[in-house]
Amino acid sequence: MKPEPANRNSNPHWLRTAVIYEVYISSFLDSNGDGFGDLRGVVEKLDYLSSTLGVNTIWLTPFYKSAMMDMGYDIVDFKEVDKIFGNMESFDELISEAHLHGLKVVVDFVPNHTSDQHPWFIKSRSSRNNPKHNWYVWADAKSNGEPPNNWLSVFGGSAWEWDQTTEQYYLHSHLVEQPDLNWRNPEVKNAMLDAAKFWLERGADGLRIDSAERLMKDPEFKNNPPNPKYSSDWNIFNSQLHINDTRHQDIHKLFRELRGFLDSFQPKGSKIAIGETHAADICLWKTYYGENSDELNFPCNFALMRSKWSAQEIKEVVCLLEDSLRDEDVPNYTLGNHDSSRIASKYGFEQARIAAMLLLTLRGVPTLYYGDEIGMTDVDIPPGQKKDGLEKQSKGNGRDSCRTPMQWDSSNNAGFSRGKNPSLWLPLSKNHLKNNVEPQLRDSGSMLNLYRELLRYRKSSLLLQFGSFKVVDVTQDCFGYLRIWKNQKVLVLLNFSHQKREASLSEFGEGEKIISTYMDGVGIINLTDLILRPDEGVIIEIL
Ligand code: TEU
Repeated sequence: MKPEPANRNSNPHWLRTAVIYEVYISSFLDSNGDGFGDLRGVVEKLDYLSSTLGVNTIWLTPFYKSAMMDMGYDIVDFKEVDKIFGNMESFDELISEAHLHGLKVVVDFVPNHTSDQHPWFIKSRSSRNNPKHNWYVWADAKSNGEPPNNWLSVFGGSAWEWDQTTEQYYLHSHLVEQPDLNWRNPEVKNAMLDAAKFWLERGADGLRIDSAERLMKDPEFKNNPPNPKYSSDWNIFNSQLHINDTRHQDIHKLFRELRGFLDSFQPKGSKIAIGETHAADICLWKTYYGENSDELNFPCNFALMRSKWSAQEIKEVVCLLEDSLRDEDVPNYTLGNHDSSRIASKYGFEQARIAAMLLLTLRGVPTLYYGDEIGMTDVDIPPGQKKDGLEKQSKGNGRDSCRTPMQWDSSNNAGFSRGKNPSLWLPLSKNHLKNNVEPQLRDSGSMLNLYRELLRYRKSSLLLQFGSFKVVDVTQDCFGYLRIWKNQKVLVLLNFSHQKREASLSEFGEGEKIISTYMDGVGIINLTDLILRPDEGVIIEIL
């Protein structure tokens, strides 16, 4: 497919005003009682997402036919729905119902690798002469039999696995069971764009591109150099600078082609690409927008997640991003996803409220993770019940704890499963009877009602959606910023400490407190004698 150059500023309005909610399908709602969440379950909760909570975009984790070693990220057929999640009819129903609810749907696109059970790989490894051999990344052993270079798997150990039949190594950036596709082979690129086209034509509004930076590796397989900053208490994966096994400069040409491919859908610019990118260096990271805004609509920004939870550090991260981006770049922030510890477990319940206010008042697109809106916590999974394949390759690093079933109500199985006595794919949190959606809806001060209020306010405010950002000095442990739109100003103050903080912001005179994370005490206040209660965040409209 011949790519068309994308226009500057071609981000659709829906993306610039999006609040994305990650639906981890396996744990959202089990509609058929097999203990596993499914697409029909998501359909049943569209009212919750669009009306009760008030988000406008959902990101669906992979629902394609999979060997389930990496919970759907190891695909066996890119154009088939896995039975465990439903069927094509349930996908079509989900798309049309979501659109009726005013929700955009972003699907996970996993282009870097397949399952080792994928027919392409079975052919690829059958012989060096098979036409599919070069669809994956293969290399000969060194003369001493060792792997061709020092590349490491994100999930532990060498990224190369010896294959007896072909007497070559294949590359797997993740699990041994997830061989990397060879994107330098045009046939692979065409086949993968064809897979993406399949779902986009069925109505998906965009792609979340998994492991996006890994698609282009050094064609000569050069070693990665050592990381001079490495300290032995870090994960061994970080002992190298990942400049040859990932984000080879050719990635930009590929991203431009992908964007051109998306722009071939009508109306032009309506289908979008979000890249899962982990480059920590912001100067490098921001290049993925494209010099001419013609690469990713946005690269995921995990800087808040990587940062220490303190007012000073979060302020630095946000200011660095604000200073680095051009007007046309869509900023984005995230604090939780299916690969990392839950917000309430990392920062505590009180600070999780600060996290909510931060995410929903910064400029750009926030991504929320299911269950964080009720303060779900990490769950200790007993050894026999662990499901994440990563656990097998790298003991103790499995990610099941943050993937447990959604806690909807106090009924059987927390309302997650319709089955009478199903064995749930992962156990529920012990706190599910007390902590779930139903009582939180009744409690005006709950975390859920805070999220709802923040989302309602954001939706009603052009200022929050489009206004500029300016940092404000407050006092120790507090991060403050103004959002400005025409002649309106809104001040956000976040107390990152468990102690009361006092500040004098006399330059602002009077303001109207619109939301407090305590969900009380709104009204006119004098900013000269400002008191922030422990762990309190406030939104104040400057009068
Ligand atoms: O993740 C990319 C990735 O390799 C890391 O986020 C990694 O999962 C994490 O650092 C380990 O704790 C994406 C998906 O989000 C993840 O769930 C998949 O396992 C991975 O790709 C492979 O498809």
